Amino acid sequence: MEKQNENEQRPFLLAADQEKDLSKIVLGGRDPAEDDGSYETEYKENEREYPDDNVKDTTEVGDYTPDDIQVLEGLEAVRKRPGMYIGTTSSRGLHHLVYEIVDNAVDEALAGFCTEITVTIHPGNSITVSDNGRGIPVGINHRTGRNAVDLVFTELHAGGKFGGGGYKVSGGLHGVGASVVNALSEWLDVEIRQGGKVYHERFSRGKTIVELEEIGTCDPEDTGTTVTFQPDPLMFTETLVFDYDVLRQRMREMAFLTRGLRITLCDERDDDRISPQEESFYYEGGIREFVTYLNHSKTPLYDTVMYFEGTKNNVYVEAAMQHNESYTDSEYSFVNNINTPEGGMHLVGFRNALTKTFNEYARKNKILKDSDQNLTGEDIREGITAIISVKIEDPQFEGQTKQKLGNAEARGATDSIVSEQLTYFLEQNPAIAKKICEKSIQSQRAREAARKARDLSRRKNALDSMSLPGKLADCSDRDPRNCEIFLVEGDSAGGSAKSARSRATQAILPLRGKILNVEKAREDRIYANEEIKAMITAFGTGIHDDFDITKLRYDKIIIMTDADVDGAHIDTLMLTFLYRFMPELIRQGHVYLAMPPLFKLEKNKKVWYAYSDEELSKILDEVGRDQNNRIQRYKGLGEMDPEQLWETTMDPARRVLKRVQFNEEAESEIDLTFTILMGDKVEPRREFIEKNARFVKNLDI
Ligand code: TSJ
Repeated sequence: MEKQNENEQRPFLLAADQEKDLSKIVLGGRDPAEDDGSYETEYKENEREYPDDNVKDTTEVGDYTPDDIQVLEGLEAVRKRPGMYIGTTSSRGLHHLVYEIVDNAVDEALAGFCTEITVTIHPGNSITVSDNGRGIPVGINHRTGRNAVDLVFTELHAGGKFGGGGYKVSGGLHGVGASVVNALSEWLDVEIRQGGKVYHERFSRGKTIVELEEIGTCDPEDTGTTVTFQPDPLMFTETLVFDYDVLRQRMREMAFLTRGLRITLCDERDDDRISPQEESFYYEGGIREFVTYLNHSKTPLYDTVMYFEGTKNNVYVEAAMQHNESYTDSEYSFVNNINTPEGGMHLVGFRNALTKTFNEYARKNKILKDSDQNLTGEDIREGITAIISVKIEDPQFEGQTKQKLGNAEARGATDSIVSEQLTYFLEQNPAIAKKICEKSIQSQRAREAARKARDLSRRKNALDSMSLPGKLADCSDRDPRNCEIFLVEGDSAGGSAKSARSRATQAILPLRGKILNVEKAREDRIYANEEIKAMITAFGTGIHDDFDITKLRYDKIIIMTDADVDGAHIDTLMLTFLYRFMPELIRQGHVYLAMPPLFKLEKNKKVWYAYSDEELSKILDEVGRDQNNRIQRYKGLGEMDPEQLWETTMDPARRVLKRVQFNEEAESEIDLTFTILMGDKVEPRREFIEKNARFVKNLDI
């Protein structure tokens, strides 16, 4: 059950785009060819083009309400403004169609009637989702006088709102139901097995084209729903190709979050790149196993994964946690199986419970003396891996990106369930309680030391205004939008870069040797590190909670290292630092990798540079392979003179840069990858590297 994507070269990255061509870099296993660029293609109301020319938009931009949408006939509204319903019609929106259908089947599992879901990607990129639940009711609905299947597929938001007391929880930010998928599908077939009979209905672009009818018989024991759909090329104009790895990530997450449910993902496509494959996700332990999985490459502080569960104020709460020996915390929160990267009330409740309970325990057992300060939440969460999953009837999503749970009742419920059960657990497991308290106290001390160091450096800063690091060769232009900084491996390459650069806009910061691995060091050591201090002051933004993007002194932060094993390692260290301390820099696209060439080819007084073996071979095809060719293989930046360095790697007009991006859909995977690559356990790292064969030549173990 590991990645199969062979395209990855540097697994610490998610997706990338370049100033020039070049293959993209990926992490979290996305196929770079299908990168959706979802940042650029997020739904923007006034930019939507309407593929259906007969559906003209007459509403003034920005002044319609959901009520107006109802005025439009049925699913036409969805086809007219798909972005309103699924956020974007990029690759991300395409994949969202699958989640939408799977959510319906997962609801059936949560209601207790379904144990297996199968998702199949067919050749041609149609999708089948099948479950072994009760089957969507085929009879006439008493209240509406209509057929329930039609309701589900042709009425907006009709999903699950009819009939008996099924526990309906799906419906987060884009929990819009099967009708939206139907509207955005060129065709959709639904087959229902119920009471020994098989029923079928077919739709096209939201309209019934074959009415619901009985088409055969089956074993009465065999019940369930099967939906097959073909996303509409008129709606998804960017890409129609499903990314196996994106789907498997989400299916695995769903399986973790729904204990005892088996989700099988099957890829039947058979082209050159993607071979047929099938994987099955089943976790008896649910989120407990999720925590074990996330901690797989770390060293746990104790063996048990704590698990808390209960219902209060109509909120069902589940939490699982285990500390590891690292210093970073990984908390993932979910509402109705939807990730909430910005947290919200459930996370606040969980953290409150932890802080309160551990302080009470430590006082009561004299681990903290009366004169000692309370442990902070951060201290207690040092090295924690936790999943918080709540299910709630009417989730309210807040925040800029609507990824934060707003329901206040979720805070109280999570707080009281976790507090109560954690108190009991600590009393029953004093050895574990002691270990966590001791780690927290160590963290408290380190934090105190770090604060002193920070205060000291702040005061120093206040004295000599900016106090930029001595090694920094800054640029003269004062408008950050024009400026870029090169972080250069080694003093000698740093020297070449300094003489090569364009002084007005390019700053150079040479970094000596390997920078500190922030995954393995505590805060106080991190702040004492010269390389890290230099970067923080040079960027100007501050870190963590103090981070302020408006203070960024350079538009581009360019990591420039040798194209070899050590260089790749330094890239990883640097990105780990940025990811942990100022992830917003990466998120907003300010971080780049410089791509020095691997080869120089000279022939008849002409010069070519090649950035890969393939490129060299292409150039040789063109110029001819004979003895006039002089090929030089660059082993490092140091082998280039300043002029060559400028021409090949630094000149904005000629260089190649890779932009570093996140795959936000797979947040927990990013964390895992950093941990695997930078953590202290060798086994998982070796495993990871073996699974990512292309990377082996790029990394030292
Ligand atoms: F999205 C969807 F609607 F197309 C869809 C629904 C897709 C898939 C793969 C499965 C389902 C689905 C719906 N599976 N199971 C159900 N269950 C019901 O719709 C259902 C069945 C019985 C009763 C009842 O009260 O007897 C209630 C419900 C909601």
